[in-house]
Amino acid sequence: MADKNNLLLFFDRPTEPCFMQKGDDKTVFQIPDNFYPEKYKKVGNQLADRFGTDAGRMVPVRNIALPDLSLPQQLPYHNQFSLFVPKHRRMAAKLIDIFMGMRDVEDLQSVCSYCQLRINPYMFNYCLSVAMLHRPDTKGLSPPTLVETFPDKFMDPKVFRRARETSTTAPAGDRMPVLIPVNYTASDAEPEQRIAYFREDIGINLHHWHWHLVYPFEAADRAVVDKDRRGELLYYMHQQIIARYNAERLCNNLGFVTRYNDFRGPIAEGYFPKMDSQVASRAWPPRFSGTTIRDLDRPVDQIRSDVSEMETWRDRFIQAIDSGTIVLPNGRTQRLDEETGIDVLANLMESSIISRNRAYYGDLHNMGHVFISYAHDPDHRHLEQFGVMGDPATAMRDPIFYRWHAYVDDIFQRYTATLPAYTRERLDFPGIRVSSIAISGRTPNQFSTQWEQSSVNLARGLDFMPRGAVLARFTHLQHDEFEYTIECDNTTGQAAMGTVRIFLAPTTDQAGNALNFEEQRRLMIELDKFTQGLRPGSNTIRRRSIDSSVTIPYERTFRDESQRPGDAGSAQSADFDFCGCGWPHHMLIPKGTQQGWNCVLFCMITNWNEDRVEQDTVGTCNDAASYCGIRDRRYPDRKPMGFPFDRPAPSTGSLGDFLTPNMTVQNCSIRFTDAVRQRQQR
Ligand code: CUO
Repeated sequence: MADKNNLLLFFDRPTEPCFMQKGDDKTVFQIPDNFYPEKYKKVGNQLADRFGTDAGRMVPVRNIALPDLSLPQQLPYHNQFSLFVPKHRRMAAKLIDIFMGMRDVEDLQSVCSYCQLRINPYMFNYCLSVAMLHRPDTKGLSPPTLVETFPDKFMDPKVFRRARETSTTAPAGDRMPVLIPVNYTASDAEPEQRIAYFREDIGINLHHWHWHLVYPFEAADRAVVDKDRRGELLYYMHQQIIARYNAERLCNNLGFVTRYNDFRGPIAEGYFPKMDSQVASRAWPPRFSGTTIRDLDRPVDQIRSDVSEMETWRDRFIQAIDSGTIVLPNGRTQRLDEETGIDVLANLMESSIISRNRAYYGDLHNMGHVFISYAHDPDHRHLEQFGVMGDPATAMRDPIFYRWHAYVDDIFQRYTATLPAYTRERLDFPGIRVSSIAISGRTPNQFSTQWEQSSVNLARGLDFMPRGAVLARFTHLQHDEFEYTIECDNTTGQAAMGTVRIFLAPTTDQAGNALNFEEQRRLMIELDKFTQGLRPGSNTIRRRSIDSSVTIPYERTFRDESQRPGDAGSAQSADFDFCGCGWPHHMLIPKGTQQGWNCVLFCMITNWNEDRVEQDTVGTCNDAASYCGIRDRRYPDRKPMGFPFDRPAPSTGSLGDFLTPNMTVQNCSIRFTDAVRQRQQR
């Protein structure tokens, strides 16, 4: 029986053939003769000898009848791969289907060894990752983080030249880390550059890539796509990104992000990624400022779509929202109800294969990514590939990502605004009185942030280079850890269970005007949510920032698979498993300012008996459930995502007017220190 851990070797040095030595223990896959591609066939035996003689381990590969790979093989090996391009999506869906359909791990290993030599490496990596996350026999295995496999999607290519120098001139133990420059994509003349540390953060981009890996929108196996409240989670997770981005903008003296809603007008923001694709041997194309999206006609990608199509789809969404009903393929209509409406709408919008009417509502969100990412070469006359908006691993680097998603979010908000406002009865938890929330730290109610330098090991992604660790050092935002203290009275006379919900929001706009509730609620950033037992009488609840339900610890974002303890799936390695999905913990708190940036902390306790979802939550990776859900389980909170800020208040007042006795607020500030500290790597 093949060891499922062998599958992880396919993530090592993605463009190096698997008959070469893979991984630290120099594993060589012994592939059947007919698996060698044409160009190696004549020399197959020599190759096997050459890499086999000092191999640390030989893995025989079973000769199986190969499935029909003609569709996924249509994407050239040295090409970019986009999850948003419809043709690429179809090819990936087919490949996922093939990987999911393999009888056992041994057959999966066979087909992988065949594919690895023939299928576009980006697509291969994505499809194998999705399959590993969803096959019962590979649960517990998690692919290495993408920044290790494809570091080219995350950093300046100069880093690789230096890494090459370092790895050829110095033995593994003596290599100096390669420094990834900070703020290298534009000068201070570009105001948007002030928040490049957010857009280009490696952890944030990894989270986004991982989220889309956990929630694919196309696969032949419907169960891979059709997860509990997946549409609603798409809406909520991206809404939270926009809220966080807006807070970050305010901290840097920039106004709120403006929606990209005029498809005929120029996009003011330019973006020059300064990255190379190592697989496609091409620079990622830039977008000049003032670019307008144009009708697409790219036969190679089988894309032909006019900008007017986007407008048609948009109008149909507006119509659906204003009428409260959607049109079904049979011409009937379906009402959008309070409980599932947002989920239905978001599945139409994304759109995924569980869209109830793709023919009519089209593909608005995905095609927005596609139109923008091809704005520089809409008819392929310059033979250019897509820009960073075309790839979930890179999209968040570009300012237009936030303008596009602010627009998408606005359509969702138009819908949630039609829902009945929460009455005080629906908000209150009778008998539970929350009197205060406070932040511990050097100065009470003050968060502290600064820069931190950490390293990531690039060795796995540096194909055809000497082995051994090559560290790249990068600089990112970090906050001091803190603790919440919540004082709460339980006057019911009995023990109770509550769900504690903690949010943070700005208090003023860029001009210093106080925000009203309607403005503030859309800027609320979820910091944590947890279940808490409440004794009769007074309770003091303490909770550490590191336990946040939206984030995953630093070590998981940048995990090093070779450091994984125990066998995959074992209890020992449980901590390490599922997913790189989760907001990176180092980005939990906005940057703040050196003077101290004012914000408000909000805390609410709701009745857990009304929130609970009956299910066993055994299993791993439920610690970032707020943005990522729980694997193979239902979303662990019955309330609408973003509750209680997911809809307007009955009257527009201030946040203070909204509070019921089970809620409290605390004014806080975030103080940023412009200093760099070194992360102590474990
Ligand atoms: Cu995540 Cu548009 O859905 O990038």
